[in-house]
Amino acid sequence: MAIQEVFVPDIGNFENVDVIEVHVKAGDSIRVDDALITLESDKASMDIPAPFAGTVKEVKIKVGDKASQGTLIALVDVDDIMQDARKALAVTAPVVTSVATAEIPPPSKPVEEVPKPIPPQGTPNPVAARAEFAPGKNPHASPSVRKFARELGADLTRISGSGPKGRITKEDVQAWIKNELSKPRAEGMASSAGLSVQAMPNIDFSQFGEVETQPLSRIKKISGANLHRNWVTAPHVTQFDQADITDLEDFRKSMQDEAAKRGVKLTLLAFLMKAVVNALRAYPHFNASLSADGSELILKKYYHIGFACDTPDGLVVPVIRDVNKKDVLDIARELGELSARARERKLKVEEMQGGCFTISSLGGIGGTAFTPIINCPEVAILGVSRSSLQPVWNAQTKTFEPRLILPLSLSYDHRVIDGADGARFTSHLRVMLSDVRRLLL
Ligand code: CAO
Repeated sequence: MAIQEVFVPDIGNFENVDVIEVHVKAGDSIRVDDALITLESDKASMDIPAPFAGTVKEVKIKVGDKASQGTLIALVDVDDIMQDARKALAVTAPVVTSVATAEIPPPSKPVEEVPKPIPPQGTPNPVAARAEFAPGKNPHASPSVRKFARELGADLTRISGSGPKGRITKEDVQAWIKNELSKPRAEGMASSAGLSVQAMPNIDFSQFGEVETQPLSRIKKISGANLHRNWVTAPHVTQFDQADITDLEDFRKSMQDEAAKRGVKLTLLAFLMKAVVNALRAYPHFNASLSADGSELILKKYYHIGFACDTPDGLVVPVIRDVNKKDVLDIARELGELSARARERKLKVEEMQGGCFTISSLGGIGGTAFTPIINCPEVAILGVSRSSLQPVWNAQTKTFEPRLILPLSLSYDHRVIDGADGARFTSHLRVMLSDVRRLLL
């Protein structure tokens, strides 16, 4: 064991270069090639590697100092000076990352003097560093930070640097990894593994005009995470169709007063629920869920139907249980009660669980069609838009007749449901809704 001084080696034409990082402290064990400090000029940043292994006794330099060839970096208690000195001959050249590709310092010794070094695994040599990061796309980071990021699998192009001139520091990499790990994951969905999307840029919108920042409601945060998972994990297809509900609406209106006497608002949605259950019975694959690992289809023998309900705090989906066992008036009563409680934030968690299929009706608001997002692990959702009077050709009378047409938008999970079945399902709904007598069967 012997105390050795470690100096900044020949760094070409650079003098009085900024020390931007100090990677070691007294007491650290170091190996040959471990980065001791990082220097940065206008043109390049470079790590100064340890010429031998040992234990750092004292660090003689700090961030913000200026360094040139010969500046003392540290005192090191060397393990085996002879052995390490031999290794050092091969690898003590500073590891440079080009910021601008010009003016990389030439090697301090003629290449023939030493055998060509084989850089230890994971340590970039200057050429590799330049080749890996094309100018213009090159994230600004020192070689040691690059190595650190590479070891952790962090993509430097996605990390913003907080150091001078936007340089990415080790702390930036750590914070990015921490943030990535804390993002909500699609638990239990085998198909969600390996998703990698580019981070949203962090933009200061106030540079373009006046802004106001509001926190998202709790419901929006939760439903947003679920919607995002469902959108990216289930391959969606939306089948559009139209149902002639002229007779159904006539019937509904004729029953409205009677329903009102029983304290019920008889809405179209109650009839839609009945029609959906009928279609689910005809096409059982729609009343199913994929197992979490995606290897099995779980068919349900019950018919609990959810409906999207717009509340001041965001979207919630209350569930009406056993719709197959209830009549239209019972369903309408429950719809009214559940949506009123949803808007008063009085729904219990269990009243939003166990759904087999969801209906999202925007008919009371407007629109001609939309693409609803499946409420996974359900495999389909029915979107309903505003009905309107349309001229429909009657082949028997050879005339156009005004008919009330309801637009349907069925989104389904293509892993479970084929396109042909998607079209069959909406055709079935169309038939059920166009002849109200069938719904009562
Ligand atoms: N076409 C034309 N008019 C319609 C209609 C349709 N498809 N559906 C409903 N209406 C009419 C109703 O007849 C009612 O008119 P009257 O007051 O004159 O009777 C009016 O629109 C309002 O209906 P409603 O909202 O009281 O009742 P509903 O059963 O249609 O809807 C509910 C209940 C809870 C679904 C609804 O209030 C709601 O929250 N909708 C928004 C759902 C949503 O946000 N979906 C998007 C989720 S993202 O996929």
